[in-house]
Amino acid sequence: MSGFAELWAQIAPVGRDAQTGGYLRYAYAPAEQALRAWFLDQARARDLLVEEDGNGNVFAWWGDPSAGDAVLTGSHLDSVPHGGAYDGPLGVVSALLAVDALRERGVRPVRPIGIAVFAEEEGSRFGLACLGSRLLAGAVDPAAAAALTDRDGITLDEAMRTALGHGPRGARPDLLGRIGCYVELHVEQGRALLDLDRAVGVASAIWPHGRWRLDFTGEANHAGTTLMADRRDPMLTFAATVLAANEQARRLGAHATVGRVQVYPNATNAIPGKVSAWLDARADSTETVEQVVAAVHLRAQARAAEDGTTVTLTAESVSPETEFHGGLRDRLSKLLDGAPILPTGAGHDAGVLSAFVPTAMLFVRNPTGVSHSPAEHAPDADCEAGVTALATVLEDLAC
Ligand code: HGY
Ligand code: MN
Ligand code: MN
Ligand code: MN
Repeated sequence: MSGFAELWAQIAPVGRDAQTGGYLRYAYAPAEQALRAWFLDQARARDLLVEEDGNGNVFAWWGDPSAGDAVLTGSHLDSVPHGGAYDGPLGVVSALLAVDALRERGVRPVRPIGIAVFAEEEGSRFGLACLGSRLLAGAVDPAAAAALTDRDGITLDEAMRTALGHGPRGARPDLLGRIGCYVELHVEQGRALLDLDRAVGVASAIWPHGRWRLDFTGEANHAGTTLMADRRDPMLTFAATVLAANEQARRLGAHATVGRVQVYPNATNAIPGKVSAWLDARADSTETVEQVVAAVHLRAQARAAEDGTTVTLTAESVSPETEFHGGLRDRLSKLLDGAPILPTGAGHDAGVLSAFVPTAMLFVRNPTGVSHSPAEHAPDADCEAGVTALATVLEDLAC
């Protein structure tokens, strides 16, 4: 079987934008589906039993999953627009190679081992992060999800029918019930491991976080003929709100980002009638997240009164804190020579599954500390160390 570099080289070009070097792997779209097909080929080449859960998530089983109490690993293949190569795929490729390593050692697990590929983890296409794992877990209503639209107005239902021949089928308690625990390997989206001089770490928690949509409404008008005093320009209210998000996050020790904005009609010579923006807020406590969002909303409303505009705030997805199971977390750290235990501000499917099964995460060092960018990187040696660590963990849990 191939080593890390060979397997990685097979997927590196898939969905990569020549201009930016970033990845455009959107759920149920051609590049991500090509990667998913590659994974299914790899799984079948290993005689793993493959199944799809009706929501676009795929599972590859070593052993009979109906035996239950499976040790599941895996991650996602989709990316943010122009995202990095490792966020998601590293967990999937490492899982395949960890199975190879166990087989080469002649390990015969007593519990089934599964590899999961979850759909739409980033929420880049349909706006809801961890959509696949939330559908599997019954945390999202499939009918509501089916109606979610992408930026071209294509619904999730249409996208899934085109790619898979069916729309989202929703909760699969039967499949979830077969999982005894879940361990996700992921590239670190920060530089803690670099500073700690360790290749692999173990997650302690995922910060509470969420996405809020802000709609600023004013009055569209002519850029050249409308007096400044007569304007009701939502761009001004939007701009003040973005600055307030930055200021409040710094004040409260949180992270707040506005990375996506839509302007209507989005013309150089037209005062906008409407500006929609998405606030991503995260912090080490739910209270702090709520304080940031409330403070930003208050500021937006005050500025709207000055600008003669209106603002609405809609929570799109809110994730509570994930405290990874202490026993499993400490067991993995000990198993991996005292691997450092660290929190993350990034959301993961592991956060969704942790509400149902004992869950843990392994992080692999990323010397750039950068993620959700083409600059994201993990050296092959560290990726190999991640595979070795994952194999050690799977053997410990499944044998
Ligand atoms: O946005 C996140 O935290 C994750 O990368 N989906
Ligand atoms: Mn990500
Ligand atoms: Mn990810
Ligand atoms: Mn004109």
